[in-house]
Amino acid sequence: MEHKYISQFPEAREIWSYGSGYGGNALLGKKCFALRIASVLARDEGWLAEHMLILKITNPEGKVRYLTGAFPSACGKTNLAMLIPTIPGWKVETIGDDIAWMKPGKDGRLYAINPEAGFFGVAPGASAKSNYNALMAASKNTIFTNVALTEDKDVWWEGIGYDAPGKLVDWHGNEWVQDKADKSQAPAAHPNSRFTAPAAQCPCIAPEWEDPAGVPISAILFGGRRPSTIPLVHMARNWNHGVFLGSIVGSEVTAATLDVKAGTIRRDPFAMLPFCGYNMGDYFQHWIDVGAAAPSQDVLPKIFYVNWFRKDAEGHFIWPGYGDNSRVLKWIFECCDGTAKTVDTPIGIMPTIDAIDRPEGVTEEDMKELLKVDTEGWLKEVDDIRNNHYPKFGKHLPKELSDMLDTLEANLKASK
Ligand code: TSX
Ligand code: MN
Repeated sequence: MEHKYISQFPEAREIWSYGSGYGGNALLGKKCFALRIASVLARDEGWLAEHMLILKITNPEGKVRYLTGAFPSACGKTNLAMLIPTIPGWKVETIGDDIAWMKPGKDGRLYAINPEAGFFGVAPGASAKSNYNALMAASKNTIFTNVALTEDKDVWWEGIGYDAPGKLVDWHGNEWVQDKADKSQAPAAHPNSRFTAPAAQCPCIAPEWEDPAGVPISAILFGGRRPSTIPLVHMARNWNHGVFLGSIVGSEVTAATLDVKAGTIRRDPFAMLPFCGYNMGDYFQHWIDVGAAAPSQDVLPKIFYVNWFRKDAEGHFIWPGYGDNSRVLKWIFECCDGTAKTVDTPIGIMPTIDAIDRPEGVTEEDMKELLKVDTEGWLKEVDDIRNNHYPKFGKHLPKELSDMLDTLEANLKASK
């Protein structure tokens, strides 16, 4: 089809879709309504419509906290939402894996609901290892789109965790036989193929996931795929510093992406660039306004930046990720309780070197690398934000954010 349109008209609350059923555009209630249209409603009404997972975490004493998290694509947001903790006694349950509507309650805290009925997950890469709970959710009553079909009418996709059984029908409808020697073989499943599964079927769905009152949010996470510079975790000093962290979210571009040179950061502030229904600079301002409207800073969620994707000099991932991310979530939980071991740094508040339990295979040296403040790397980061990222927002960029950037640079220079 020559012309494709996916158009939202926020003034009229209208969605026009013509010829595009790609990815999230297939379900008009999702990105089009629950993010693009809803972000405009949220701005006008003083709440937040966000591209965020919502997760419930319970500590060994039974204390519950809820957090939300925004990540650009290909960071494993759905995997994080359904994570199986590796630390004994801790429990993670899912409220939602993609969209959070957060509204201040009478007590000034932010309460989040998941406006969706189920999961619309990317199939390739989903395996019993990467996300057991998602596979279970998709084990029945599920619509698969553009995956491959096996001879016994089962589904298959790249990264499902086992070899393709015999002759398949690929997503084009053609016969397809796996040839592992052929590194350039076209995939059987489309890279953006999906499963559409009811959330209620997820083994780790929280019982309160449909509570219209929402769940009170203690922490907001931002993250991206950053092989260098950004530590495993750091916490914002205050709400506006957290808005700054959200505004600089991005992932490093890999060699496979040909339009820009490898090593550059593709910024996707708040993971909302394709999904915000109005000017992005005004959106940053709306976040600042929501913080300013709170009865006190103490009722607002604490804001964190996490990075599961640090690499060593040989290009190997330093942090095992997946279920071991529960160790980082534990530190975040403790920050909310005021019991975490922390150290003040030029970039924000960080765990002390012994604050996060080390998973097997992660040495104390690795932990030092994961938690160091790379002053030179961060100064380059400041430079990139100042010269390449923030200018895109022109006069819409809130002064609070350019001030925050100046403060960060001054802190880094003073620490040298
Ligand atoms: O989803 C991921 N998460 C979050 C999980 C809760 N992924 C997959 C990203 C693509 C969608 C990850 N990949 C994570 C992660 O935390 N970390 C990594 C990087 C990584 C990959 C493999 C290993 C270690 C780290 N190790 C082995 O395969 C043995
Ligand atoms: Mn999404």
